[in-house]
Amino acid sequence: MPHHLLRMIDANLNRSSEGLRVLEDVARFLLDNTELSQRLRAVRHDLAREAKPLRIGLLSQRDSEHDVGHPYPVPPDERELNIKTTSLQGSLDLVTANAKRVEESLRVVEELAKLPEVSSMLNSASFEQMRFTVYTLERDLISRISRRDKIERMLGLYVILDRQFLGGRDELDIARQIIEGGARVIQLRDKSQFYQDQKRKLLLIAQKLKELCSQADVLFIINDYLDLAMAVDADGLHVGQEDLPLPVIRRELPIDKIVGCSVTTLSQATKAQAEGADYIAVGSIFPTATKKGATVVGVDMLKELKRTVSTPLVAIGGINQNNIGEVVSAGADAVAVISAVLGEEDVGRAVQELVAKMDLAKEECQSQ
Ligand code: TZP
Ligand code: MG
Repeated sequence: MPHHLLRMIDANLNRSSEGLRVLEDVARFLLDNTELSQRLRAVRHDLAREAKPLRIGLLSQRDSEHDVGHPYPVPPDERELNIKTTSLQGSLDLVTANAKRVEESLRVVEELAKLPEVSSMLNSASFEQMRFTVYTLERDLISRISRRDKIERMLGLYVILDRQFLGGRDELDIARQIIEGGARVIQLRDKSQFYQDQKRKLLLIAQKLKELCSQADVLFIINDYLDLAMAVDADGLHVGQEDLPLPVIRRELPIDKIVGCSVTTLSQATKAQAEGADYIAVGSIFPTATKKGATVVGVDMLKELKRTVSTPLVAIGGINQNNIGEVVSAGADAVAVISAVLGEEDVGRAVQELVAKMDLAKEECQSQ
């Protein structure tokens, strides 16, 4: 086989496996994701197997010192990449750059493998197959990293802006106070039949809330309505057991959005986890007057779920300043409230006090 072909194949196989190794380590160490790291390792092993017939030939022709493309001069804007970007953007850029590197180099080998001098040693179709697998893995990694970032930002107080509990107060005014008080998430909830028929009004409210939340770096979640969540580019959607199934929602929502699911039992929680819920809302933890007919599951259910599922847990139902500490100690990653905030005249102060109690309970948990 001509010297230059072997050198091209060698360089591109190295590029692919090195890029795959970076992606695999992102899945393993950044995402702690067994499934993704195993899928990436499988591609890296496939690559090694496909290249095996050429291993000695490739090493024999290797001449890295005289490769005119090495080292590449780094353009100034790339050199500054890490300084200008956030850690989320940095991780996304790392994955994109390395996925592209792998996809492009697999394409080069795929094309070279079609040449008569090479086709007996390398199977072009196998490299094409690997390239398509990496396209999917790139999407899955970007999705995981984006959703994980949102979940990390969500851990804290989650306030549900239930329009039936506003008593004539303005949504935006209340949302501003909730944000100033230190909540991490605002969910827009409207259970009135009226708004199911007049979505346009709810859309306008949702648009304004979304803008306010993104300026403040607070997550904005829509309850129930997939169409509204998509229309306002909300950070995610929250659903219950009778709403659209998680796989259907996942198919429709952009890959960076989170989906939360309400559960009252262990089997609902394991199902929600298996179907890829980003967080699980468990409750009602305590009796509540806010949701008619809510099942009271108790703090013990929260503890049991904490032992059984790894998906972040949001405790909900009857939580107030007196019991929020107990809920945090029992393992809640976030706490969702309606009446403890909207039932107070000074909404901002109510949020502040709940957040302070949560922080205190977290500190106590950590020092134990
Ligand atoms: N889901 C389970 S309990 C509940 C919901 C929506 C109501 C939570 O409201 P509150 O006032 O915080 O008890
Ligand atoms: Mg619902």
